Amino acid sequence: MRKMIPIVLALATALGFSVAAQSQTLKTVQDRGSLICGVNQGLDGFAIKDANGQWSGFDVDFCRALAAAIFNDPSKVQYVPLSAEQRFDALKNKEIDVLSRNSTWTMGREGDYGIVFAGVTYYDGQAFLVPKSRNLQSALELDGSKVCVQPGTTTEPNFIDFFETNHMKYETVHEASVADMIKSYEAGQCNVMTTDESGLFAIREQLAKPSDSMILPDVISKEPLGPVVRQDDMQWFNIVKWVNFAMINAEELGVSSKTLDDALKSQKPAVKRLVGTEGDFGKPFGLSADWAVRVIRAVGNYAEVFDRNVGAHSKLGIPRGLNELWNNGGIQYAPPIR
Ligand SMILES: N[C@@H](CCC(=O)N[C@@H](CS)C(=O)NCC(=O)O)C(=O)O
Repeated sequence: MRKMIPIVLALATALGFSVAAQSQTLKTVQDRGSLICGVNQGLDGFAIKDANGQWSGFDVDFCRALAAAIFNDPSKVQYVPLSAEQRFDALKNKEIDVLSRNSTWTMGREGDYGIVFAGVTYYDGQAFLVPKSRNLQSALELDGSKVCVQPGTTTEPNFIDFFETNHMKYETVHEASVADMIKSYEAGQCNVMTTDESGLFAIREQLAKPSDSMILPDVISKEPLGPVVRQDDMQWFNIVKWVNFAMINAEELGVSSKTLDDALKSQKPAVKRLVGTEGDFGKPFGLSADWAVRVIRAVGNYAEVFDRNVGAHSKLGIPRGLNELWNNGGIQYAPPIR
């Protein structure tokens, strides 16, 4: 038994060292002076690069929010555009610090790649886009369709489940990007496109004649989309997780980029904890006391980010739906800062 003690101690030290060594992502990002964020190759509303090389979108704003929390500067981000098939390997192989690319949280992905989803920024579900000329009312009438879909997505196994469960025949047309999917659809090589409903809103806007196509009302899956990190760094996981929660809590507390100055003077305890005039909740994660203020000043609260990029104030015009706050008919709910 006595002999065991040094062994146990040595083991504990070794484990202690490895845990410390693994909490490196924040330091790596700080030393580099920028965050490396994996994003979509090009999806309107979520991640798109303009002619001047500027990225924007819902997922891009999440990268900017993280950079704001860390550097107090949302521009300190290097964007790495990734296809559906590349994204999780890029994260696993440390080519990026975080993945913010309309990615669905599934058990298999966390198991296969040593990655972990840090929350849900957008509750989505899979749907179908068809030419209005097909005169369809429901996805149950899609028997015999030629289906355009991207490999490396949850979309493909989902639609196959749906067609097979409902005894419908299909032909799969694989396309590696949204741009290729649109080309194929417009050339008549497929007569239905399927992906997350948010993606279909974006795709429809990019068609030559958006009003000639419609999204069928059926939603056939759960697609909780969120940012992803590696499983080896709890501190980094917590930073990414709480940046998302801060934006949701800010909306719930009525704190926006426009009301920040008032919020900094507020006497409401929950507002004070959010903006750091009471407590120092960022400290254990290596963040400043005003980390959430930095985020809200840079990108706004959850509602501002949603509305600007994909919601009421954007060309996609997607209703909040499930992404309304929990106390307003939706399911967006953030644990409290306290
Ligand atoms: N949420 C699904 C689908 C994600 C996905 O890659 N969707 C496609 C269709 S909207 C996309 O973003 N394509 C953009 C591209 O061309 O890279 C998943 O995680 O597998």
